[in-house]
Amino acid sequence: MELSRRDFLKASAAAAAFAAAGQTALMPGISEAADAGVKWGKAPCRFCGTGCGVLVGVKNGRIIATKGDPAAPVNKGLNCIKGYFLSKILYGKDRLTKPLIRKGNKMVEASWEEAMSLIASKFKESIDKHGPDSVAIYGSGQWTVFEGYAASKLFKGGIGTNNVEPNARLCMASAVTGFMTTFASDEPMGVYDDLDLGDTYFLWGANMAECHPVLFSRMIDNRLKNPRVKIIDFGTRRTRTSQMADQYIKFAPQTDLALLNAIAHVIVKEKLYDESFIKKHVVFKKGKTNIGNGLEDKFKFTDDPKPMTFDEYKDFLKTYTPEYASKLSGVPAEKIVELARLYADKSRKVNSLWTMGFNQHTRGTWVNNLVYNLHLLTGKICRPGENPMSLTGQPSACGTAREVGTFTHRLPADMVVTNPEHRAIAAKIWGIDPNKIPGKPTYSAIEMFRALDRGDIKVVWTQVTNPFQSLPNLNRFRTGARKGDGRFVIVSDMYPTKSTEVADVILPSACWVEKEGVFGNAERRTQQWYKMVEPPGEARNDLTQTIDLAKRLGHGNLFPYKYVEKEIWEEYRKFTVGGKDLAPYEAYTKARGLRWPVVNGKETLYRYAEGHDPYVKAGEGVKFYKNKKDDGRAVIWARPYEPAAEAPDRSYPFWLCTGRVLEHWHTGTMTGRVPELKRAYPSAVCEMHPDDAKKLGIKHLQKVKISSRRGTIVLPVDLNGRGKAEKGNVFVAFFDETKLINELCIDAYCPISGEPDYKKCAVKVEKA
Ligand SMILES: Nc1nc2c(c(=O)[nH]1)N[C@H]1C(S)=C(S)[C@@H](COP(=O)(O)OP(=O)(O)OC[C@H]3O[C@@H](n4cnc5c(=O)[nH]c(N)nc54)[C@H](O)[C@@H]3O)O[C@H]1N2
Ligand SMILES: Nc1nc2c(c(=O)[nH]1)N[C@H]1C(S)=C(S)[C@@H](COP(=O)(O)OP(=O)(O)OC[C@H]3O[C@@H](n4cnc5c(=O)[nH]c(N)nc54)[C@H](O)[C@@H]3O)O[C@H]1N2
Ligand code: SF4
Ligand SMILES: [Mo]
Repeated sequence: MELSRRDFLKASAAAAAFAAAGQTALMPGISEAADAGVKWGKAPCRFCGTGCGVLVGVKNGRIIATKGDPAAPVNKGLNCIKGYFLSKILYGKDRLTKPLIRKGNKMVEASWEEAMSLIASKFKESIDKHGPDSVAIYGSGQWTVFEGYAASKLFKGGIGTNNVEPNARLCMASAVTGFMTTFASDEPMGVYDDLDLGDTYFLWGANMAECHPVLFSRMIDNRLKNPRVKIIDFGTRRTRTSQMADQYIKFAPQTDLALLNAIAHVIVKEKLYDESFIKKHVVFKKGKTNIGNGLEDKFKFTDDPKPMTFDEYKDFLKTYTPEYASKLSGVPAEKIVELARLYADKSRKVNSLWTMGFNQHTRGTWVNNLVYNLHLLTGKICRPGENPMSLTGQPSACGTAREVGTFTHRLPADMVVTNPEHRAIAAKIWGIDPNKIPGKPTYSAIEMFRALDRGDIKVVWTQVTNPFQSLPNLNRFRTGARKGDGRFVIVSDMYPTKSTEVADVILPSACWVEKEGVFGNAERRTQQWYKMVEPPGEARNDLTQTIDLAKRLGHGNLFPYKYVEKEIWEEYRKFTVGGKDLAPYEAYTKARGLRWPVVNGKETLYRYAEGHDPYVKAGEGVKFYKNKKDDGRAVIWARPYEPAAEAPDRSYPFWLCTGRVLEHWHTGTMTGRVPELKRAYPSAVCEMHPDDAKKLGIKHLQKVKISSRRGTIVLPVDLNGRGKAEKGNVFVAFFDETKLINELCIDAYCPISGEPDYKKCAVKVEKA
């Protein structure tokens, strides 16, 4: 069912206006007449993983407007408020325009030659003295594919260290290990079309109205057209999304593990499962820590996954009665039964959607496994309009971090460094000795910064990320970076940030359409754009910076390109042939993105489904063919409930959850420089339940001191914000660099994925 653009815009206007809090949808000052002499180019939005298409208007070497691209299938002309103000992120007054080098306490302007030769000498010195594992690069799901690929090739294939990590470790790592353990491939089976076609949508800790607004409006649009559509929002906090949902189901933090098992319990007990689907397509396994599927990591595994029978799985579920899950979660037992029946309802197409509520979780991998269990039990998967969908945060967390594989344990296209055959394939394409790529992963993101603190890593280069604001347990890492003793931090950014504050060298960087790029979004859609304007001053793109270092370290032979972007693409594409199948570069320069695998020029909508997936044979129906170990079947995992790493107690009686607001992007460096966005949401507040505030004698907008075992900040309390805290919970967004909530966050992480839990720790709140 294809929506016309008019229908789409009309119907989604309600949702968008709601989400945008009354902001106007057009760039101020742009009228039709001003269009004269404006050149329009296509690009994906630089912000969220939705991957909206935008048209970028350039006049006299400057971007004067952006607008939603009507030809883009993702958004059909619509953007959210951040998309509309995209151009302004480039023109903040304090853009970095020259390299800066630390001299004592001062940052002093330098030439590129000085800066890069200093960086190269620090790399060489550290590698000579302490070995290749003493240097590291920490990149981003906002890296273009080229940037991530070049970094991985230089560090893994040139320097010979697996010290490559992206900020996506803080974001999508649990989704990755969830996919790998259940399906043996890191990719969604569904596409955004499911938002237009489904009947029931279960949201599991995703504030889509603020964080994926255009996808949210697609779903709301579906509901406006089809009264049978139901949206059920599970959450620990009442959000804009909850307000628009048909039902809001609040649950105690971390108890999603028990709830999901209880839903499975009811499905099994009432025999609501799809027996023939299970017989053909599923195996059952148990095991707490081993992720199986050959994806060995740094993390210590204490037991192997063990096969189990359906009956044994049923036994495992016996503990998770609705009553037991109700006691833990606070969701009434009858409600759990009702929702289980809704999940299994054969007359409805069912979707589950989640983001950081699942992934930022000390059992992030398990909770991803548990939601797949529900779809596998009921056979509601790999069909148009009916799929589990892991929403991605960053614009190229999928395309760069995951598909290119810029993690310590990965190589491109789902390959891993621990597998000698995979290393051989990579070495062949890279034209290097296969022994160059170390066979063991080193540090996941948190461990990388712990290693810097300890002094095991000396030199770290960060690109397109602001870790010294976005890491949890921030005080430790900020102090660690400045301990001296040979530690050397290089930061590539476009603005001064909390990370440039601790840097020894700052490299001014080009952003978005100041360079050519490719991003990959959450529905396997790869989108390309051309450079449209020059970066300011001497700013350079990250790709040029990486290749410059490569040459200075004697690895220039790895980058023998003329048209760098295109040639990197064609080289990278070799990794994907016969699997993820990316198309030739040319194809992307014309299309509004293509969803891989692209075979014989055709994109793929549904993975593992006959008639859609080019690798599923006629008569197979559904085939989870990536999981060769289990004979082309997906795994239903028995994963237990476990409490959070830190929970409220007498001294720290509140749960702290952290996250985002519509107007700001992460650490606020870009959106904070757009006056309209800054005015709309100027600074961070602490959301609190009015009853809790009353007990503490705190009034609306009064300042409070909020402390955890790791840090303290002071900020105003909001008793009537757009997000409403449940009793015993508080929420603070992390965009405000004057109120570093990350100093309070715990750096405990999922032992399988390495992703930290930003959604739960214990705090106390006092009058300031
Ligand atoms: N405006 C805006 N949009 C963005 C971004 C941005 O910075 N600004 N960033 C992008 C990125 S990188 C990301 S990762 C996404 C994040 O997108 P989301 O995950 O949707 O947003 P957050 O605000 O991080 O998370 C808030 C949610 O966590 C849930 N939660 C808290 N505790 C638990 C729990 O124990 N279990 C479960 N299941 N849920 C829980 C809450 O119910 C709440 O809905 O947004 C993307 N989009
Ligand atoms: N408390 C709390 N903390 C969190 C989370 C949470 O939910 N709660 N979520 C985590 C998640 S999911 C994520 S994804 C991370 C995000 O954390 P970060 O990646 O640290 O945050 P960003 O603000 O996106 O940082 C991107 C930086 O790159 C710069 N930049 C923009 N474009 C370019 C470019 O082209 N080149 C270069 N060199 N620089 C550029 C920007 O100015 C900005 O400083 O935060 C994590 N931290
Ligand atoms: S929904 Fe995401 S991709 Fe679309 S315009 Fe907004 S921030 Fe950009
Ligand atoms: Mo993220």
